[in-house]
Amino acid sequence: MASALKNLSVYDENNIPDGSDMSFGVVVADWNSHITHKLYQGCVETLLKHGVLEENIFTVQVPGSFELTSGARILNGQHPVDAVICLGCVIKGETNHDEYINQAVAHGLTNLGLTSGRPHIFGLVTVNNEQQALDRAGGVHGNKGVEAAVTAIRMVSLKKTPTAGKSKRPIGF
Ligand code: RBF
Repeated sequence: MASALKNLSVYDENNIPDGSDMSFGVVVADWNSHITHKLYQGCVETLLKHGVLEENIFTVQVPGSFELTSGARILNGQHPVDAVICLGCVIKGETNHDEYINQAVAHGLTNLGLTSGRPHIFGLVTVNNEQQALDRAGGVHGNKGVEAAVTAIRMVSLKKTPTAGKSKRPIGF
């Protein structure tokens, strides 16, 4: 498995766009808060590190991951941010609740992203047990909150600079 071999949160800091003119919403779930608060910390630290101003980060706490999409929708209505980052942790149990929640969040955030035209970042840690969650919240596999922040900055940059994704030498031409 690829993720068994490396910390996926390691990235080239010099290659990340400056976030000083960007605004972000961060929606964080309270379920498994010992994990989600670490994701949140990693996320906000990363946004600040790349120039995002503290006053341009709007945080909303929701009860559980299933509420991430509603929380994002509410936040969008109150603050027209450039992108919304959703952070949660769903741990598999004896029943299939995790599949329903994970799928609902994935579909909900895809929908919100497409209908609002603003990136909605999937920062949901979907794991089989607590150790896997700890590993991804500042442990051996990095911090998925950091990755979500980097993804959000890159996506906003893509939108602010329409030519950013164009190759100087398009393939085949
Ligand atoms: N929310 C989470 O964020 N992570 C979980 O691991 C989680 N497990 C749940 C397990 C069950 C059986 C139920 C009913 C809910 C769980 N929730 C979890 C809460 C869920 O996201 C939501 O807050 C509630 O279902 C209320 O809509």
